[in-house]
Amino acid sequence: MTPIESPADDETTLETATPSSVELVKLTSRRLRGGLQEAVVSDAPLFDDDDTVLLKFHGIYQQDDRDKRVKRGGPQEKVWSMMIRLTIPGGVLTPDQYLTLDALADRLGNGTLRVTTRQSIQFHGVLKGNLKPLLAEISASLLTTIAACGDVSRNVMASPAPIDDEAHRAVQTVARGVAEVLQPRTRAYYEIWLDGERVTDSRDEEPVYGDSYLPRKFKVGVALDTDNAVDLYTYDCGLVAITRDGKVLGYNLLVGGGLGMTHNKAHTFARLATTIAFVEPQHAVAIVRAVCELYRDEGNRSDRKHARLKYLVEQWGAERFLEALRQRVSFALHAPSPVPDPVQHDFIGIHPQGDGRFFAGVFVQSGRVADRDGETTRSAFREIVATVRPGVRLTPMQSVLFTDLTEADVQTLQRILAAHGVRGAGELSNAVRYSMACPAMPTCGLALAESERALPGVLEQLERELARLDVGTVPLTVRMTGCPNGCARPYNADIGLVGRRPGVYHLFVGGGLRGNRLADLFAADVKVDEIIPSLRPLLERFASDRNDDEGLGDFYQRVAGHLTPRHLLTGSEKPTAALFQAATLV
Ligand code: SRM
Ligand code: SF4
Repeated sequence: MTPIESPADDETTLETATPSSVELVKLTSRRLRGGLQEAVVSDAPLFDDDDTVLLKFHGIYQQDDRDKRVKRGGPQEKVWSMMIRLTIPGGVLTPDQYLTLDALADRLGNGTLRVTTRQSIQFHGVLKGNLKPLLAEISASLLTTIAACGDVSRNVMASPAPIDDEAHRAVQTVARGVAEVLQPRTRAYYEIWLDGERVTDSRDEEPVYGDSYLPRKFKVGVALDTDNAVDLYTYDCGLVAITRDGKVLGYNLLVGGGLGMTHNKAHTFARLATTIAFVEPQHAVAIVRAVCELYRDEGNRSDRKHARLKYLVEQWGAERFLEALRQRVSFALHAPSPVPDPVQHDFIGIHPQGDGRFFAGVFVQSGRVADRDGETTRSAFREIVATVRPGVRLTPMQSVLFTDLTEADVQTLQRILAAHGVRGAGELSNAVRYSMACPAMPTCGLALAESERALPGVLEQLERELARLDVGTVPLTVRMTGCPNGCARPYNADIGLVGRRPGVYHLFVGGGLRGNRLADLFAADVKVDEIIPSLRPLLERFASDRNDDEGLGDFYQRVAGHLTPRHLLTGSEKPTAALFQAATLV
């Protein structure tokens, strides 16, 4: 090799590179046990570094409350607690399960439930000593937290719409099938949290994961060709049910999506998944397993910032990836079925299920099911579930569906929501309705700026601006995160706000409600008070020049998109806001 040749893309280099320290922790953990059994019952207020790595595989994060950090001359003093995340394939809960989680939030958490962007629930503020009782009660309600975090397949998502046809039932069934096949088999979870018998023999095999689990997290979603509620293009692996008359003909396979990136590190970037094949319905679960195992064997285990499947797909290209996949399966991988990209439904409001019953989608701001002055959402949901006993489904937009309702149930539900000040579809502006924010401060250790607590203020200003310009009825996705990891999926929204430092955000524009486009960096390092003024020239042009049915992201792409490079998330590019002040744009 000459001195100017870069070895960066040579996979033999990856194979011989030193594994990251996390690899050693996994490898020597005896299938995710480490020192957890002893640490859980010890008086120590905290878990040590290696055990915090393993805790994640059990669905637990050690966090400190960043509002309570104190510096009195010496090292910073911190107040520690735990975040616990469940795995809920397809986001489906029974009424009893919901009521159990609701009760646990008061008894062992911080009094809130948080619906996540991946159809799950998180508890925050759980004390170390309360972990075992919490996990025991979760388990007793036939739920689990295993594999909610860590280097494994995460919660498997599926369209939450409870529509009574074969296709909608099929995507939920496939999601459960994938979750079952990719769930870790280690008995460690039962031993540590549920006082199960200690295992020393081969009953503890990990057929999919082996000793080292995956190089990094692996995310799967299942959509329909009529409904991309799961925001499919952002995942490592996705399936789109190709349907005809409510029946599933097969699934398109997507690989290599992922949003997380690091500011100013050009080798990290957001990427949307590539559609590479079509499989028959009976092979849907097997193909996801094959993708996962290919990732297990070929993913980068030395640089955790470059370890997601998207980097392998980007490095290999779709053709080579597909060929490698073909080597691993005994069934045919056909050319993808050409279908238009489906939109992301939020399902807010009342909808027929197709079986004579209804479901009601209720918006939850940033997924935080809490009681606040004037809007007691948590009490409302508890009363609805206890009174009507509906099915409960969590949506990928952090909201909740109550299912299997009769007409009388719908009226009861609406009465309860109104009594608790919970906004219905008619009371939500579009800016609010499609918005999402990650938790960020005070619980997230990676937050650079506020998100969940800052978004309502920004949305209020945006609502006013859109109403003034008479475009308030246009659907619009606004998503905010406290750092570039992208937990509320800002990079494919109409407007994405990404924390840089306290009170300062990068502003992205150009995604949209189909989720099939990455946004461009529109304005860099914008102070929170300057967000709306920065957007104003674009919004004004949008109001005066938009085509019918054109969303903000679509308009932006038509007017400015062709002027900018497509891959604009690395920090070295020029923001595009100035283009909207230039008179030259048509
Ligand atoms: Fe996330 C890390 C919260 C969806 C990309 N994410 C974190 C942690 C655990 C912070 C940490 O590592 O210390 C956050 C916990 C904060 C807290 O206090 O609760 C956190 N992520 C969330 C949730 C709760 C946000 C929400 O508002 O709902 C979502 C939980 C989903 C779930 O139920 O499993 C959540 N995270 C996402 C998504 C969106 C998605 O998957 O649809 C992404 C972008 C997609 C992707 O994976 O690329 C995302 N989270 C990340 C990353 C960047 C990963 C990467 O490979 O680049 C991190 C950092 C990391 O893993 O090192 C991260
Ligand atoms: Fe934390 Fe960043 Fe994820 Fe927000 S986007 S929850 S700040 S890791």
